[in-house]
Amino acid sequence: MIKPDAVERGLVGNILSDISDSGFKIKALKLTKLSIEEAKTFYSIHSERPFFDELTKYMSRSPIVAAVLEKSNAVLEFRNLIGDTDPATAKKGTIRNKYAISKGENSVHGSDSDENALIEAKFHFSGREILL
Ligand code: IDP
Ligand code: MG
Repeated sequence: MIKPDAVERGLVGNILSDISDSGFKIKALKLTKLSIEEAKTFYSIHSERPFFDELTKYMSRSPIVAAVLEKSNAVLEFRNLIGDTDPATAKKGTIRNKYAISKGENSVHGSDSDENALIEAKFHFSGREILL
């Protein structure tokens, strides 16, 4: 996902361009908006964390861009491209280093496993929206 802070600042093109330049193929793509309930479902794993309220309000306050990306070793490769959760420690040149505002408003989401990537792809897209 390209998160609300980045969509709000007109960074969708820049971020998609970084993603393509890093060798990812876009298999599905859409501009959409999460309801507070959808944000809570998407991030349910973090429901006990102190930042859950802040996170779900932020993720539902304005549109996001959802994408399914393909590359060999995609989960790890994408996390390398986006960098650490906190832009203060994200490596130079990573998407979060370049664009994120804070540890919360960090511009992009990446799945943390192949299993969760599939769950998250199905959360955002119907089967016919994902190109095989
Ligand atoms: P990740 O996105 O790098 O995988 P996670 O630890 O899975 O990081 O946290 C999910 C999201 O929750 C983060 O991307 C960020 O938006 C938010 N978040 C994580 N830690 C904090 C925090 O300490 N304060 C506010 N928001 C946070
Ligand atoms: Mg995570």
